[in-house]
Formats: sequence, C-alpha cells, structure tokens
Amino acid sequence: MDREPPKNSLDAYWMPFTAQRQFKGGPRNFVSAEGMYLTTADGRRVLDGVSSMWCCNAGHNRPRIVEAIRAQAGELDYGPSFQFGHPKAFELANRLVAMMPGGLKHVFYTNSGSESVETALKMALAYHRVRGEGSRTRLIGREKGYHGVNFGGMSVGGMVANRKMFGTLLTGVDHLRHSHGDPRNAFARGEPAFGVEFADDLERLVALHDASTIAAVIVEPVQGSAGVIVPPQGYLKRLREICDRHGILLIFDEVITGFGRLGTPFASQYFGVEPDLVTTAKGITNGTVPMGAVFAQTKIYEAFLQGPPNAIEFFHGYTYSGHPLACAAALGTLDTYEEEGLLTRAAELAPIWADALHGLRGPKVADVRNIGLMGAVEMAPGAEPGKRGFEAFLKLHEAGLLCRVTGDTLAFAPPLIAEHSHIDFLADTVGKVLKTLD
Ligand code: PXG
Repeated sequence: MDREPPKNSLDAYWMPFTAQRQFKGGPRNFVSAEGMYLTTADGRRVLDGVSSMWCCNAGHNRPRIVEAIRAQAGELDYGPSFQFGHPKAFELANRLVAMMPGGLKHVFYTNSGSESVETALKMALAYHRVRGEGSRTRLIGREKGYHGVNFGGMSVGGMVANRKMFGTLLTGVDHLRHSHGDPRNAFARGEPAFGVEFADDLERLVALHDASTIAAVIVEPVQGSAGVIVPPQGYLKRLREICDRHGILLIFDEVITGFGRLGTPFASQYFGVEPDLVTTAKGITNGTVPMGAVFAQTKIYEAFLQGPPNAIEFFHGYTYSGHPLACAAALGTLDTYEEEGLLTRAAELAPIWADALHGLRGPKVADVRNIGLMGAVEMAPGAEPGKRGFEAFLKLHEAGLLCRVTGDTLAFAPPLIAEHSHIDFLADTVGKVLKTLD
C-alpha cells in the first residue's frame, strides 16, 4: 500500500537534481533576492556566486525586468503561438539577432536550454533533408558535454550519470573526446595552451562514419556543467574548419556562455567562430521567466522556405514558444544589459577574477580554471570522490556563498554586476572553507 505522506510534507515535491533525503533532512530554502544576494528562509544573506544556476546575469529583482513582466501580465497574458504572433515576439527577435555576428539572423523561441537543444538538433536534421542530403542523420556531441536532459540533448551529452539510467538513447550518435586533463594545462589562465589537436577527433569520426552520414556537431564553447572546462587555444576554430570541410553543421550550445558571461555578448564573438546554430536560454530573461532561443543562419532558415506558401515548413514548436511574459522579460533584460554595459563587463572584471581564483591555489586544490566571469576550483578528491565537493558546497552555503558543485569541483559565475568587493568575499570565503576540509 502507498504510504500516505503527512500534511505539508517535504516529500510531495520530487526535486530536480537534488539529494532528496539529504535536502529534506535540513531544507535550504530561499525566500527573496536582491542584486547580488539571495535571502534564506531563516533570514541570512547569501552571495550569489553562480548567478543562481548561471541565469541571473544582471543580478536579482531588477526593476526594468520586474516592471516589464508585471505590465505584460495585465495586457496580453497569453495568446496562441502557432499561426499567430504578438508584437513583442517580433521586437525581441530583431533585438536578439542584432546582437549576433554574421548570418545568425533568425531566432526560434523555446522555454529552456533543453528545448533549445532539441530544436537545434531537429533543425540540423531537417535542414539537410530539405536540401536533399537526407543521409546526414548522425549527431556528434562531446564527452563531458551537457546539453540538457531531454532525449536528444542527453544522447549528444557526455555526462555519464545523466545518461546511464535511461536506456539506449538516440541511435546514430557519437562523441568527440573531451579535452580535459592534460597536467600541463593545470592552473592555466583562460584558454589552456595544449590540446588543439583534440579537435582532430572529428576527422576520426568522419573517417569512421563518412561525412555523408553526419548532420551536425554540438559543443558548449566552454563546458559549464562539467566544471568550467575551457577549450584549448585554437580548438573551436579548428572544429569549425573541419565542419566546413565536410559540410557538417556546427552548433554552439551557449545556454551558459550566452549573454555576456565571457565579456562578449556570445562566446561566438569571444572565440571568433561563427556557428551555424546557437542554442540559448537562462540569461535571455535573466532567469525570471522560462525562455530559450535558437539562432539560425539565414541559409538554414531560407532552405526551409519551399513548397506552397500556406504550408507549414518546420513541424516543430511549443505551446509557450514566444510566451508574452517571457518576451516582455527578455526585452526588460536586454534593456538592463544595454543600459549597464553588462554584456562586456566580464571583460573588465576578468583579470581581477582570474587573480582571485588563482590565489586559491594551495594544498587541497588540484586545478583552477577561469575565463570571462566564470571559473572553477577543482579540489583533490578526499577519501571518497565527491565527498569533499559536497561538504564544501554545504559549508559555503553556511558561510553565505552560493556555488555549484560537480564531483569535487566548485563552479562560480557571479552576476555581471559584481563589484570587486563581492569577488574578494567569494575568494576569501572559499579559501577559509578549503582550510576546514579534511
Ligand atoms: N545546455 C547547456 C550548455 C546547459 O548548461 C542546458 C543546455 C539545459 O538547460 P535547461 O534550461 O533545460 O536546464 C544547460 C543547463 C550546473 C547546471 O550548475 C547547469 C545547467 C542547469 C542546471 C545546473 O551544472 N545547465
């Protein structure tokens, strides 16, 4: 018989990516947020060291965004997204594509990073098919990659724990080797010097499968969830060259790197590499209303515009694609980013950020990685892998600092409004907690 949970039980909520029993034994709830800080249920202020989940690039509770959402809710709360539109969806699309380099001039709305990834993979497959190259059905991801939790993204993703429970996933998927772990790259500042040749792994997969079977390669320009793994110098350029050589589409998953994280609006500009498709989410609305967007090259968009003009060209979309509240939130977000120069602010903060993180090098620290305003401190594993990481995460929370943890790696990406004092507090707090670990 099912066990009846007590009233107001914490058990009713099956929480995402959470150790249910650990959490429910001592819940960590936030009740409000402002600027750089979140406030806990017991009234403590916690510095947001990771833009909550790499989302709140402008910090919390920003007036323009809050107002835009409020006003929109009282005007057009919702309307149909298929065969109908609303003005803000078009206004936002124009503003978004203006931020993108080159031919990335069309945008498709989704509700999350996972949906952006599924959308981009479907665009890639369908694009080849409408051009008469329907044999290009293979999708290539990368080891340690994170592309969300839906079947396509999970299949091209390369995080073992996220894959192993869920069956055989998509067929026809292969993975590039990841570029992490060369000891010569430990404590590199920014892009590590060694490992550009990992991009040549794509040539190996082309030799194995034949280019005529490969639709697209998807990579995060900087691997976020795996613990801020920065690409070796020249790696992404080489990947672009190999894709071009073989007619393979290159997809950048910029769910984390998009909207200023590296000091340019998108990582594409930072690395000087123009992909065919770009997936985004998170920072597009500063995390306030769920939204994602996929940017496509004009050649891809236009390839679909065939057949009778009243026939739907791409059988894909979501009930909430371009939701009015999300569009309003995104417009308020872009206003905030522009008015405060936030999309380039990480470039100014990057040297201070690098110094602060690398200053943590010490006995228990195996590696420090940084780029733009993101970074990671990888601790040497203690008695049991992951134990030290989780302990540090809890102690940091107690000490008033929010971070993310993956294994024994602590990841940081503070809001782009951070001041030097916030960065100092972050580094000091991590340094103090490191000293208390076994
Ligand atoms: N692609 C990338 C590159 C991501 O980082 C997704 C897709 C999926 O987005 P949604 O919106 O469906 O969750 C992500 C999400 C972390 C962490 O700290 C990272 C993400 C989400 C939650 C936690 O490792 N990235």
